[in-house]
Amino acid sequence: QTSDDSPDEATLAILKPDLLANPFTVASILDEIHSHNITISRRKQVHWTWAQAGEFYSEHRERFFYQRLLGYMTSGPILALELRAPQVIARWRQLIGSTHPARMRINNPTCLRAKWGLTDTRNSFHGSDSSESAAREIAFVFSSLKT
Ligand code: RTP
Ligand code: MG
Repeated sequence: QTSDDSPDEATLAILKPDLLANPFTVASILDEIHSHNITISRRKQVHWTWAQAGEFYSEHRERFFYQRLLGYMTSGPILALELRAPQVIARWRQLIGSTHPARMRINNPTCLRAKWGLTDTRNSFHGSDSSESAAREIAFVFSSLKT
């Protein structure tokens, strides 16, 4: 919101591989981000190796969906975006909606995962869940040593 005068914060957004298959989809999502007065301060398209995806999602190592998550995230390039705006960590997570696209189509049909998400794992978007995660994830993606 333009009326929010709290300082900008940064978050990491990821457009996952299914979205990158269609450049028109990517363009429309970037337009939607800008329409919410969120600045894209850095962007990087990368095709993660299994090891890179594994490190990014290492907190989920023991979960049943970990292998298929890495399979999905390494299936093609992703577009990582550093977003800047007041309260952008929470605002971006609100814009994408929660993890499960099928539930979002019922409960929050205007969110991005309701519009574009495919399945619980192939849910098309990532958003950092805290300022600590945002700092770690932004460094992971944009540090030239890592990619
Ligand atoms: P949150 O942190 O609020 O739970 O949301 P998230 O979308 O980041 O989901 P998270 O639980 O952190 O999981 C990370 C990614 O793993 C995939 N996933 N698949 N039941 C499943 O098949 C499942 N659950 C999670 C999604 O790609 C999710 O974004
Ligand atoms: Mg998460």
